[in-house]
Amino acid sequence: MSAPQDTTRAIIEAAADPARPPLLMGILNVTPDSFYDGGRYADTEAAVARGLAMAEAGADIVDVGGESTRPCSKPVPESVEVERVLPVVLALVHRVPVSIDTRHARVAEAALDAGAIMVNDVSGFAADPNMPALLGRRKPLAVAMHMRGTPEDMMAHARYEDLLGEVTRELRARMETALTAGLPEAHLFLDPGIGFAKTWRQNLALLNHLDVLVALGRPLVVGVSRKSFIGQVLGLQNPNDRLFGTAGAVALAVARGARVLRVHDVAEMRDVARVAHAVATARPEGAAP
Ligand code: HH2
Repeated sequence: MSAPQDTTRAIIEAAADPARPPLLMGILNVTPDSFYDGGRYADTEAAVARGLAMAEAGADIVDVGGESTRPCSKPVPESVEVERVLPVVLALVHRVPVSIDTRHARVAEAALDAGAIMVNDVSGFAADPNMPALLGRRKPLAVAMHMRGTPEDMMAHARYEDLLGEVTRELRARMETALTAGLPEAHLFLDPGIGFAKTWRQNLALLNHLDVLVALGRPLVVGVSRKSFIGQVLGLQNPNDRLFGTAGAVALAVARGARVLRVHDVAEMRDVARVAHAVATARPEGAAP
């Protein structure tokens, strides 16, 4: 793999260019309790094998997490999170670009020291007061996701008078926090936080109006993979049954401007995303570009 700064630059360039197909971020939860892959990759060896398989399947980034953030989940001590993710990050960084999915600056810093190039924070850098300063100091790629409250209580905060306006304003505030702390703007990615402090209908509406967030001027990461809003639409309780529903949501997200898709099923969603992107960028012959 190329040097970390070259990889970082290549990801920035690819994500910023809407003419290029979107990037795929493979989900790797080294947890016993994640809503879909919990327990499958809880030991280091299985997790590393899964990360390499996702790289082989075309993942541009592998997002390693050591704490489930599904609704009502309880926080995990930072030391446990570090123990879970660090050996996996160390084993993967020379083979595939690695993102660390954490709300905790200490965990993020340990992963960056180990060679991760991106910090993916579902709290939008709000859960840990040390996170913005870390981003300013180390200047990794960083994803600010929209959420309210904590995973434990977020569903009580799913009340909006103006969903698009409020999510936009709150994400802009996250963006300003990171930039004020010294993160270069080119390193910042935004994420609507599908499934976080939103009802299933709010998730659908947000996906359908992603263009409002695209207007914030930063590449959008979107995570719909096997989430419960898909189950609500289809009447499917079991995340195992939500692959085709995920494909529908991924295709739509790409058409609405998502630049990074966070998914469990990399090979399948890579094809879905590429075809959706080819359709969404096709122009009739003879028309002005
Ligand atoms: N969703 C989850 C976790 N991290 N990060 C970003 N940027 N966007 C997302 O939509 C997102 C995320 C939740 O999904 P998952 O990791 O599959 O499950 P769990 O939280 O149960 O580990």
